Amino acid sequence: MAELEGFEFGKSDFVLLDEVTMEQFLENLKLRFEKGRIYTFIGEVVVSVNPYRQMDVYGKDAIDAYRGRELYENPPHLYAVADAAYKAMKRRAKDTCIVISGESGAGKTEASKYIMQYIAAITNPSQRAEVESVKNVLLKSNCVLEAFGNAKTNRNDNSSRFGKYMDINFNFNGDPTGGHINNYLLEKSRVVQQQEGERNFHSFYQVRLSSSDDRSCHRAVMGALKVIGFSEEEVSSVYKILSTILHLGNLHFETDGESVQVVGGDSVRHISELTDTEPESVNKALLYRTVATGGGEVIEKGHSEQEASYGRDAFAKALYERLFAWIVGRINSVIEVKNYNPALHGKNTVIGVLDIYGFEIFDNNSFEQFCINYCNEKLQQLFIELILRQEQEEYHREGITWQHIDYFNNQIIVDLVEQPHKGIISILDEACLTAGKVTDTVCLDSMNHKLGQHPHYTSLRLPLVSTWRAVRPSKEMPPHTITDPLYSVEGFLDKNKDPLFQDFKRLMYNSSDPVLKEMWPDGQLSITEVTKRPLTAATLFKNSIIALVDKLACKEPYYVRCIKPNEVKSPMLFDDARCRHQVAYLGLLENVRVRRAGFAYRQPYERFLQRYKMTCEYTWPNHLMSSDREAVEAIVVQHGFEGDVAYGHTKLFVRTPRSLFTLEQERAALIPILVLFLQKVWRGAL
Ligand code: AOV
Ligand code: MG
Repeated sequence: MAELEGFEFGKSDFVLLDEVTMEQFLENLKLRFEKGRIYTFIGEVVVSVNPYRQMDVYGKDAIDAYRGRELYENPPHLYAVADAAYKAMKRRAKDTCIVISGESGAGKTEASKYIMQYIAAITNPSQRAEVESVKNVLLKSNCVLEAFGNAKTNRNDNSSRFGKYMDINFNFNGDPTGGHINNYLLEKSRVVQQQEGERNFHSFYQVRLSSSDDRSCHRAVMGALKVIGFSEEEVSSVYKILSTILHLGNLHFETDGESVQVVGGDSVRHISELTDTEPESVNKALLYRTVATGGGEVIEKGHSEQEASYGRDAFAKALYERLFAWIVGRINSVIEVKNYNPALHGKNTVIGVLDIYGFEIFDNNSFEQFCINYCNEKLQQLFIELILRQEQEEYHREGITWQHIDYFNNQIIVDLVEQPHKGIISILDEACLTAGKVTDTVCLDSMNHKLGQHPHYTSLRLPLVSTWRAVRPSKEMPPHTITDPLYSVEGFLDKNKDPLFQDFKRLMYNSSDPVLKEMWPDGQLSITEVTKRPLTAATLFKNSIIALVDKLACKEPYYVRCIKPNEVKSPMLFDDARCRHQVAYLGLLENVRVRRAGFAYRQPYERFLQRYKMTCEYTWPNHLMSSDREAVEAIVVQHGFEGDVAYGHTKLFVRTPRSLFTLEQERAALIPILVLFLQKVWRGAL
């Protein structure tokens, strides 16, 4: 069972609460946070509260304490979950995954790094060089991806602006042999625009080296790129692309009424040098677009001043997006498992670690927040399904009858967004594909018309669109709260269509820099070959998230649920209202209820016996019964909680925690007596 360090630190597992109410849950969470206990179990799920200070709980001692131990043998910790996922993978050759969720700034990325460090620390005891090198690359990839994919937002100074799912592959020895990273929708609009108080991606400051922090991060990134195996030419191309984007930001356009000119001529020259292209070609791509007329004729059409600015921004965003995708691909090419022969090496198993951008609400929420929050709703749905399904499967496997428990099914919210023809994404796509000028407001009207009656869609004043609720209905929360996300519909259609003039693609494809050219294979298409209707950004994102969920659903899941204790990054403050809100929308009370409605504890007979045999005269020091199960029955009967248990094929299931308390108390009382007894035996007094 979970750690038994005494209740002065609160209850280490929420299933031990006397009553499952929001008040008791919060009280326990707060007490533990204040006592520096940032982790608490709900069964096998770890709830984590961001401490906003360095904790002394991740060192070698801690790693040794958790390595190979059962979940309930140590205090709650990320390491306990990482070890459980690793053990399941190794012992049962199961693919497992660790899903880390929680809102922006709650501590997901930090948790994912500790988990990876733990896995790296407990594997490859024989220090084989090739395994060490795989581990090194996996760990160093974090540093690079954070530099290029994270930025300061108003919620988090190091906010992930992309979703990351990393598979780590293991051989039959349980040593890492490689991995694969999937990245999801980078928030590229940040390249050209940030909300007040926010920054661009870290990488831009590192290239300009504006502070000592940025300088040391830059050194770390350069070191990491080298370890991963980026060549000098590749690193140089990466930094040239960053500089290109900065120079694009210095460009303006002006018109004399007839034609449009680039202002800041030096920038064009710099861009052409940095991208290994001709200055005239850069100039032309910035000012003209090639179009195919109805009659199949190809002509060049000059941009208006506004179109030119729009084109420049789209180009800058695309450059960064492709750079990021290329970096991920390059890392993958290094870490991908090579020459693995299952017949020779046994089954190749996987642990997946998901660290995605958390639910976020800003003053101004745009298309990106819509996508990020949809993704979180989808993961919440998966959590509900898997947690329940897992319970059901365990009862089924052990031959125990399962009683259904009610929970809020998030599917209705997921459907509101993704249902074909009817969902928000379909309506957006329809508006994007309609010929002629459909504005954001027209699209919003259509959405209001079609979804107005939906219980989770509330239309508000223009230009705001309120979609689904962050808070699922629950007894504790009024259904509509101030924290419902409101989205500004302005820019939705453009971000969804995400157009980029083919001329920029061609310009990049024609670059003499091989790295840059490789990022733009579609630049070789002529204007008449370009697909007219590529998939929209929202649909691409939806497809990738559905694929992600499918990938997760076929693995054995482990969960870390992160909570942000306050809005001011303080290690001292536990903001009740903020925490209450998160506990509600993460469905943690339901999680506890599900766990308790079934059986709060389960243990293999052998382990149960080991721990409690001293509390029963028939089992101490050894039992003479025909099986461990019978011996366990004897303990249960002696303590009078027959009505509180069920006997599975291999495990004992205990419904309420109280029964185990009794046993634990008795055990705790017996230990000093036993120690005394043994001391006497050793001294020959008995
Ligand atoms: P997130 O990943 O959940 O947000 P982070 O993991 O980046 O949040 O955590 C935010 C900040 O909180 C970190 O930069 C640390 O300063 C602090 N922090 C988090 N966990 C710990 C910990 N275990 N120990 C000490 N400090 C911690 V986002 O990426 O925004 O959704 O998109
Ligand atoms: Mg993060």
